[in-house]
Amino acid sequence: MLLAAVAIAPGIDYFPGFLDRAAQEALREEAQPIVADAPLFRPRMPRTGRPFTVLMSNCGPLGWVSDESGYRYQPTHPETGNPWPAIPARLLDAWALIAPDAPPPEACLVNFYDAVARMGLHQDRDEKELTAPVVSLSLGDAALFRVGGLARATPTRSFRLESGDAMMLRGPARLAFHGIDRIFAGSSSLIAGGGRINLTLRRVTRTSV
Ligand code: MD3
Ligand code: FE
Repeated sequence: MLLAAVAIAPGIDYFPGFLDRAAQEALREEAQPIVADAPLFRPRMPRTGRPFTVLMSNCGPLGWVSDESGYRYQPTHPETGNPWPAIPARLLDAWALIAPDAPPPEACLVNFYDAVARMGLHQDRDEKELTAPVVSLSLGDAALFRVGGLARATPTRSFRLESGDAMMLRGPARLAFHGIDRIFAGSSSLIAGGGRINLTLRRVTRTSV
């Protein structure tokens, strides 16, 4: 693992090439049993029920889900009702390396993008603990990531997230609007059949003092 941060903006640290190819393959292999145990599901927009283009799963004591009732964290899979699988040690290691002062993560969202999946501009604000960072790891096809400011209308910047890249969002960027505009299909050979996996680690509950 390579720890060389590029400060994209205040609160956004980018770690290009954080995982080398062998580490990417190892993490891909760890994602496999997670989605075997907790199958990828298609979240739906609150109220309208409009399906996401991204498929999701989670590991950790809490998982993020979305359906007609709203966005929320819950301890069980929305379709199987089973507890989420544990966060693999390799991901906990990445968190400890990138965010050494943060309390342990409680949720790891697993996003799967096919060639045409996208994620619209949004804020991550369903966590009660907003002082902890978010750590994100990308595997497979590259993606065009967009990040703006604290208001939807704030101008955005875009850059390409490649397989093996990591990002940490904290402080002034924790509530920044962000999204994935497109996937560069065929840009990586990591995932058989193509696609992109994004693993996002988060602290959800407030750390007791
Ligand atoms: C910037 N995922 O799961 S990860 C998400 O690539 C999400 O799948 C994208 O946005 C993906 O919510 C982007 C990078 C990321 C994660 C959390 C953030 C960027 C962020 C929180 C605040 C600002
Ligand atoms: Fe997000």
